[in-house]
Amino acid sequence: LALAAERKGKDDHPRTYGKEIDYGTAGFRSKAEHLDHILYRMGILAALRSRVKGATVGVMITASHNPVADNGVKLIDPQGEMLEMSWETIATDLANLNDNELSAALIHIIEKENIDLAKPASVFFGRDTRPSSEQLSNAALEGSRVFNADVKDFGIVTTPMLHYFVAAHNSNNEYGDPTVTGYFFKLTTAFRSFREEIISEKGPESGNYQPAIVADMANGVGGPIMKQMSELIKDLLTIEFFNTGEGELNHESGADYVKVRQTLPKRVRIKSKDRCVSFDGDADRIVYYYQDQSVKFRLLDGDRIASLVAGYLRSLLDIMGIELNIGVVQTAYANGASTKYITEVLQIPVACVYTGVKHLHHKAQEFDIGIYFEANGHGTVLFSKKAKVLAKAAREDKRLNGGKRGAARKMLTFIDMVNETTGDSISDLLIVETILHARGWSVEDWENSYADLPNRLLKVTVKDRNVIKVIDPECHISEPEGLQEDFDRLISMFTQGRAFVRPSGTEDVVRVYAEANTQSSADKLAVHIAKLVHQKAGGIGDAPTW
Ligand code: G16
Repeated sequence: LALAAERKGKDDHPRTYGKEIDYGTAGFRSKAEHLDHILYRMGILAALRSRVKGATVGVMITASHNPVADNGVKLIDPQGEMLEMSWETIATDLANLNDNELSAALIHIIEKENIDLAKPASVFFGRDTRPSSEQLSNAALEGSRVFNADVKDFGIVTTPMLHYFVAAHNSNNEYGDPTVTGYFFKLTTAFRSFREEIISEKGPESGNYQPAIVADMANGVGGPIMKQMSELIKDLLTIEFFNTGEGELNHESGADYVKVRQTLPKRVRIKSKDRCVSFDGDADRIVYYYQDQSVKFRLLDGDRIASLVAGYLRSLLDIMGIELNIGVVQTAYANGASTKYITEVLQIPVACVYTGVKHLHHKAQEFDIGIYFEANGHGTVLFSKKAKVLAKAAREDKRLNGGKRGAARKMLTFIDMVNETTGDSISDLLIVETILHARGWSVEDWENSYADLPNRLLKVTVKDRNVIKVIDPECHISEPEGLQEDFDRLISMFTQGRAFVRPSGTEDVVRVYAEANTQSSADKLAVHIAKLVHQKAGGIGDAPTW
């Protein structure tokens, strides 16, 4: 098989791009034309991985928030989680071999991992709406077929849907039915029954909550998928759609654009106080926002979602009277005010980990209820077996009062609405809408729980972004030597100043984050830090300004 794979690789999927590409924050990403051989080889790797795990794995062709000319691949492990980190090195090695080294490398992996090629392999495929995705998906499908895997191609789906299909299939449908209909059914049934429960408690009006939103779909896969889904809940939530595929993917729209620029997406018409959402290109991130009376843009990002969810689940636990270990996982990008609110007001511990959903997911598994969100809107909630068992027991326990049993019922319905495999714009939207409705909150009420520290994100283009060496989750750096000390001196000059830099694992840039007590200070701090990076880490072109 290894020899056949090498022959096919040389003939149909030769390596035409010389530069090394690493498995980054969320898989391989590059210009689409560099990726054909990588996708072919990842198809092969998925067939091997499936045999190692004795289960179905997934291959998602997407470059998510990146520009339309880019593409990439995210590999999904059997429980719907991201590929185990130890296999990222294997993937990187395989991706960067010369064509005539492929069979030897495959034989090495097979021997080292003790893979029995007589065992069956099964790989699920999905892709986003990029023009290059179909051809790259075909390359990956060929790779899996060469290694005799059973393949199932779901075509154009969101990334979290493919994560769900893999997990549902491997759970023998216990997690849900591994089909598009099954996915919609699971989420919308839970959404409907939660809402009906609140309506039966409070009546049809719920405080300041209005069941209508404006949705920017980034011209990505979220557009067609959300339109289908919204039909199933249109009596409960009105959604006005923009950027559903008529324009260029992620261009001046989408969650990343809105979060980084702190501005409205283009081509969206809203009125003051309309509750708005933006998805990213593969619908695994979501941010909320609105315009206040003075037409000022107000962002409610992943930190806000984490605190909303944490506060609500904490209150359900308090009513149930059940002791469960609840925690929130964030990264260095989390706004300092959100961390303070979650720890001091909600009294919920917060862990800080490296950027990348894989790190947050892993850490969140340490809690009975682990809520993880990156500030960019990527996140979900994980529930331990114990949490599910205790909630079920409380729901069925006739000795408990109605309030306690009702809270347990809500917790279980909530769990059904969550895509526990990864961040999911659709599931996250339903969760946020559910909590706002249950609380009777408008978007302003939600925002009033705490005030964000003003902040600024910038990107610096450098010759080699990997000259920056990050040494801890707070993103202190060890190289270039002396640069961290320069940052520290600068930061100490700003009230409530905090700033850091890190090389992106999805784009060819160094990211800069700064926060301070005023917006102009945050902007100044970010610009100064960016200039230092530009000077001392090999900047290209002009240093960014704000
Ligand atoms: C991916 C990852 C996220 C990460 C983001 C940016 O998101 O899944 O965890 O925060 O990239 O990463 P970096 O700062 O390293 O470029 P997506 O939505 O693009 O898949």
